[in-house]
Amino acid sequence: MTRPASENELPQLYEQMLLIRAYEEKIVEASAAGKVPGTCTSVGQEAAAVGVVNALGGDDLILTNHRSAAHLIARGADPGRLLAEVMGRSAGYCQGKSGSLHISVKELGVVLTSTIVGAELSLATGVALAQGMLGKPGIVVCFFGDGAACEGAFHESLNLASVWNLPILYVCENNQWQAFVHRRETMRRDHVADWAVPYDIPARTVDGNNVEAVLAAARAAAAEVRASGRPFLLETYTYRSRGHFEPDDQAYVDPAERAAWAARDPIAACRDRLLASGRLTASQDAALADKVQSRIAVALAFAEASPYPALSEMTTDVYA
Ligand SMILES: Cc1ncc(C[n+]2csc(CCOP(=O)(O)OP(=O)(O)O)c2C)c(N)n1
Repeated sequence: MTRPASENELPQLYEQMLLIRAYEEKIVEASAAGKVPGTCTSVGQEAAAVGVVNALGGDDLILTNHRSAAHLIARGADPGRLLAEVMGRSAGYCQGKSGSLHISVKELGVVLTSTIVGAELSLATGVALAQGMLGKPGIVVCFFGDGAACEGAFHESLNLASVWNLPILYVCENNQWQAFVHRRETMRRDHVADWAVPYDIPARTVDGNNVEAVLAAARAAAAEVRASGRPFLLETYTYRSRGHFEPDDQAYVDPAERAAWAARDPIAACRDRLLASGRLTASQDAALADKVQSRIAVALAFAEASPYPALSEMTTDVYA
């Protein structure tokens, strides 16, 4: 059974997207002020993250990549503990030892963030194998980029997951860019979903800037994985609106391309739909904006007040 986004779900998805955007914009601002180290944001990709994560169940496990903040926040992570982690403070989810690029949150089922591009694919495939061997109920969801899909790890993982019937939802966030290289330079086709065909894996591409469309597609895909016990590849077609990392002036990007995608911003589009259908008023929207801004201000204050880990803990919880 799959359900489309219901009437009262959309405002909640919208608020999550606003919170993610506010969180990442705060990191950009704080990093420009020298308070926070620069990191990779997923500004412009909020609908892709929120739509998929909201389609999951509590037992499902997530493995993600270097643009993981949106996945974590949509899964319910506390922005204060996330910011503390990015700032290397002991109140962070990994006691400040992972930063943004390796964060995991066991209690939310977020197994890991991989900054080794493509590593999340082979590790997620292994986690799905373990889930089956241990008789665990949840499916595994793996977020990766179009750049990762150009690596051998993608093809090996899909092949093995198909041959071994592993319950895994691969989610390719095709955001058009692979660091400073456009995907046109590394792929003959526009869609990573096409690459699932030879592995006998069902696949679909969805408009990654439409949160309701992503939610519905992810619900259908997750239901198929649960019913079949087999992999599925969902491609969310979206855009990385900011640079590869912070700071990055994006001088290598055609301004017309940026403008075209800015006109399809997922949050603005969702807001327009909510306002047009009467599910949100302009004053409610302003109140929501204030709410998320004050949540992020509290989060930053919390993170800044947290101490760095003690020197004596330097090697605890660190495996490599
Ligand atoms: C194995 C490996 N090669 C190269 C890098 C450097 N690197 C970090 S992110 C990135 C681009 C990845 O592109 P994509 O998978 O499309 O993800 P996106 O950054 O677009 O979200 C590269 C090349 C790395 N971290 N790991």
